Amino acid sequence: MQNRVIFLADFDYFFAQCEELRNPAIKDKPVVVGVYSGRTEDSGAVSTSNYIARKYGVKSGLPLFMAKKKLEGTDAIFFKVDHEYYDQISSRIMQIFRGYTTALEQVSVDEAYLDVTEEVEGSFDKAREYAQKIKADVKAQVGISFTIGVGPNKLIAKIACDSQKPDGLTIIEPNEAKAFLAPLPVDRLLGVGKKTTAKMAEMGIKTIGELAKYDCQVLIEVFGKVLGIYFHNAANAVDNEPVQEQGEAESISKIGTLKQDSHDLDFILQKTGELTDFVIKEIVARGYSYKTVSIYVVNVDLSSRTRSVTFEQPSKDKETITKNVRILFEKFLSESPLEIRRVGVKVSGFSKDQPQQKQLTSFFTSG
Ligand code: TTP
Ligand code: CA
Repeated sequence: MQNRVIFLADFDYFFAQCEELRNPAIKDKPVVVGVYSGRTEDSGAVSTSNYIARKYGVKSGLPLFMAKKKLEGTDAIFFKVDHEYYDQISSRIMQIFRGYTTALEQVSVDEAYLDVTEEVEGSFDKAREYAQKIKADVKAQVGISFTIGVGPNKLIAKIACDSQKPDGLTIIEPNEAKAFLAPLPVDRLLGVGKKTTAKMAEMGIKTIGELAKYDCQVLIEVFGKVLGIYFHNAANAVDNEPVQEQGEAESISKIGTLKQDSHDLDFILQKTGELTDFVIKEIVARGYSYKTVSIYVVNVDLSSRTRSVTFEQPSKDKETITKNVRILFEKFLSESPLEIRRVGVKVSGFSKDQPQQKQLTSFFTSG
């Protein structure tokens, strides 16, 4: 079997980098993004911080009042989390990734696996150039930097990625994988938490190298069959998990705030036009057809409404969305006198194009 070549892309100090992107002037200052619980002005915790703030010891999870203390006397800037904005940037990057691979697995808002085996013809040399190209493309189009770990499987790609950040590129070739893991502590493996680490320490296992050499039979006796075999394989850099999309999307939507509250159809349709552009790109990238188009409205009094239309036959094009969003808004505005603050476009009822790939069975029967 050909080597696989797997990338893990992890966006650098993501929420804080998004804030820098829209306020370039703050780039040289400590930047902290926090979740404010609202009880007092400073209650809440740090979501993330840029690398300058990290030098002062300000990291994810730290209470905000402590972050303020550590950064006292600096020109640090604090932001409230804005998930809608970060999601939007994340989706734009994921969309670029889709142009570079047929197998993309988004793990979180700022992490995704790409199986690029075919694209680089199994070559780790080509993988380096390919990774640099993707990084440069995203930097140019979106302005965000990220780190890529490259390995023969997901496990190695992930640990490679964590080994050098930010703006990193770490490549571990198949013949280096075991030696790369060996000196690392066992808790670097997915699924090895505090309890397991303590149990392994009792057994005299501290590093992944020690775990790799440990009698697999004993691991099975202590941790059970599934985990025992998993620990043995993982420590030996063996991982056959495929890179696969996490379930199909049920709907694709985009919401935005109008520049000013409005009841004017054309003004509203200007905004929904932008939202539709975004939605149709996602649909095309995923090879979907859709049957339902919906609009979402948040009125000035913050009440929200949705309206939908479902067709008999699936569609794939942008015009059908544009046309139906117009019809839905015309009707909605004629029924509701309130000015609108935010609008959304949602498309659902998906069916997927048949993949062009031949089914395995057709090889068996055509022989
Ligand atoms: P991470 O990838 O863990 O961190 P990061 O992107 O900020 O920094 P790094 O350069 O080390 O990759 O998390 C991704 C985002 O998730 C992060 O930007 C903010 C959010 N987050 C929280 O809100 N709370 C947390 O405790 C953590 C760890 C992350
Ligand atoms: Ca990250």
